[in-house]
Amino acid sequence: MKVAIIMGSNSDWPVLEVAEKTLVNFGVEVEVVVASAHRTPDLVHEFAAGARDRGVEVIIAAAGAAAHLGGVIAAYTTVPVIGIPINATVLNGMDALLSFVQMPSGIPVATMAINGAKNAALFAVQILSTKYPELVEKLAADRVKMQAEVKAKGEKLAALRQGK
Ligand code: RP5
Repeated sequence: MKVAIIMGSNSDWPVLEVAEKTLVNFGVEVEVVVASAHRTPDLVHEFAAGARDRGVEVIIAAAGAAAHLGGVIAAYTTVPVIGIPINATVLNGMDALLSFVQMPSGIPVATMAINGAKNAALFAVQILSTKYPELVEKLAADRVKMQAEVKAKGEKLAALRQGK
């Protein structure tokens, strides 16, 4: 089970750390790469064209500004690409969101929310779960854990409102 996380700059990493952590928690091997579609196009080509041969089954691509990284990678491989628009400019991520989500017909990039790194990792695990049944159980257990956490939050708020 292998996912690659590629980002346009190391300045994107603070947003993406949670994606790696989430994938590792599910037992997924993670490859982390910095490469820019406009500053290092050859590196991006090499990364994307060789991804399937390196055993990469899902690619998470993250970038800010006029973020063409996801689309460029998707153009070079049929490995599914999940995009994370990064909030990196005065437009607060709207520039990256539109660049990722408005892919022209034919080359899809499954775009998450702005800075949506956790959901990108969970979606990657869901894709992998169609091939690896053990991930189906882990995903179900993760949702049970989340339900308990939300319940605890409700109880905490109720206690606060009652002045306890
Ligand atoms: C994008 O430009 C990167 O993905 C990053 O979000 C943004 C700024 O990059 P740096 O100037 O920090 O390298 O390509």
